[in-house]
Amino acid sequence: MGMSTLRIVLGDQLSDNLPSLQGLQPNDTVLMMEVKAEGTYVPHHPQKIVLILAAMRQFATRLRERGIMVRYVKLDDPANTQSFTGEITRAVEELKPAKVVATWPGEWRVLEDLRKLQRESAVPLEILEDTRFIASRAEFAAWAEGRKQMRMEFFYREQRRKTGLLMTAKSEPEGGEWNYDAENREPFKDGLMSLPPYPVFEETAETAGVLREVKDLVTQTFPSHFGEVEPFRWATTREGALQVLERFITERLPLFGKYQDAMVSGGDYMFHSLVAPYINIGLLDPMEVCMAAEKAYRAGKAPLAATEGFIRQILGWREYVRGIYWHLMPEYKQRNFFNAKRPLPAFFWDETKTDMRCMRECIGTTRRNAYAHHIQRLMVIGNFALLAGLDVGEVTDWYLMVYADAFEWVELPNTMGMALFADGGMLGSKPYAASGRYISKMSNYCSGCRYEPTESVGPKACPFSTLYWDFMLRNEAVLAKNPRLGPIMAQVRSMAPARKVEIRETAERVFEQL
Ligand code: FAD
Ligand code: DLZ
Ligand code: SF4
Repeated sequence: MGMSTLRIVLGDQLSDNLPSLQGLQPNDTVLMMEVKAEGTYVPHHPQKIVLILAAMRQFATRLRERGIMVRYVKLDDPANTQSFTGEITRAVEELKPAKVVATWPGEWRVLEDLRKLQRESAVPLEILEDTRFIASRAEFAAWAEGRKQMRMEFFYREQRRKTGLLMTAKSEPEGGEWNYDAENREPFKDGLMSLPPYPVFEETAETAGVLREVKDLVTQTFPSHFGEVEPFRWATTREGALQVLERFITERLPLFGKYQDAMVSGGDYMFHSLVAPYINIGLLDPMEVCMAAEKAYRAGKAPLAATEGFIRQILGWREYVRGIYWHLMPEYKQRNFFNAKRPLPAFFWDETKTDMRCMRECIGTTRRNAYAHHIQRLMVIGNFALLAGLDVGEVTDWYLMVYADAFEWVELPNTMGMALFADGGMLGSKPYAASGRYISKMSNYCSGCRYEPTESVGPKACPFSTLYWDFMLRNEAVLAKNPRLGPIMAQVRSMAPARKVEIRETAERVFEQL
């Protein structure tokens, strides 16, 4: 093919503005590959695999409709070597392009594979910067340079200034404050009646057909993975994703801030947007999502606190954790500040095996929906993993496999940094450790639980409350150095020796039952 270029599009790169799709020439070929290795490097939730494969197939169809040549390798193609490197090598051998162009991937592991090909392949392979983020890796590195602490809040303010999102004509933050969290985050205990409906979207005949085929394929190919394909309720095209976004903006955004940290039994989605998978695989653009929220605020349809809180999650947290990941990998993944090594309990795979109602609810929604909202991931499941000292590698693998929106660049800093404090405090100044009292305040889970959130010893002791104090005792030496834990550590120091023994013994019983 002489001067042609082979252009790679991975499963989380389904955007028209993808760098490797720019400057397409008529004899270029786009390579898209369904490969088993990507479904099994951790055994992903079937809904996540279905989402990605169905979205890939429809994205390829859109490219072909524009007259673009696409080499699309299906999972059950007999010639499929079942790995990215195998398929890129095979395509190079068969198509003989002058060069290969890829876009910076979302995981270190894949970057390593691409670099290996770059060294070994006969044709040049170019890896282009992924421009679908609001902040580039270089921008983050420059910001982080020479800083003792990389606090999200300061990074976020720079991004607000840069983009002009929620800024006044005088370059001041809208309303005078940068952050309105003080007005957000109320508990929600009014029951299910006032929760908004699931944001449905129109399913086309094309999507229905693709989904039917892909669901069967995934069920057959990955039969033993945690979670079920149904009920599959994710959009798999840009049009569907835009409808989900639209419905969030009109139906949920106004109460998003208020109930951002609230948890209700059976409230699997609350007032959350559900757009993370779509932004992460490229169907939605992060800036377009932020602008849709800002527009609603400017039209008087959403309060400032909710809008700012939502935009901060994307413009702030999402961009910031990506910066952290690429700035600190691959060393980042090796960290284990508390030396946590306890194996993952069986109930992480089957929630009916625990009596802790909060864990049942949060792992249950994860299994059914490949989704849990932030505070369930952080303050219930993650908090438990932190308090119980669960193995950092096992926990991070679990998070990477169970959520439809999970890719390592975003999953790892959230799990290792935010939830487990395994990085010793890059993201937060203290561990997000909390007892059953916090869960009892923010949810109605405890009312239906056989444990009592206020008890840390005795027959009704709540495992969260027992393990909270045991965690403080176990890690007293390192935690005593953290100024933000001063009051708690003072309580630990003044605790009667008999009480300490009682907590330790209760904790041992909790561990035995895991
Ligand atoms: P909403 O609550 O509606 O938030 C809006 C958007 O903000 C999200 O769609 C997402 O794009 C962004 N966002 C919010 N919080 C974060 C955050 N902490 N980091 C990055 N982006 C954020 N998010 C992922 O996208 N993939 C993951 O693999 C992932 N793993 C997580 C693991 C743990 C232990 C924790 C505590 C959080 C994790 N998050 C992850 C962040 C967050 O929980 C999800 O983005 C969110 O729950 C997705 O649901 P939503 O789209 O309804 O979000
Ligand atoms: C997660 C995933 C899965 C399950 N399958 C595929 C696939 O068959 N083909 C593909 O291109 N991408 C897949 N992905 C997404 C990739 O794992 C993702 O692109 C890399 O992890 C880099 O972020
Ligand atoms: Fe969870 Fe403890 Fe409340 Fe039970 S009592 S739901 S274990 S926090």
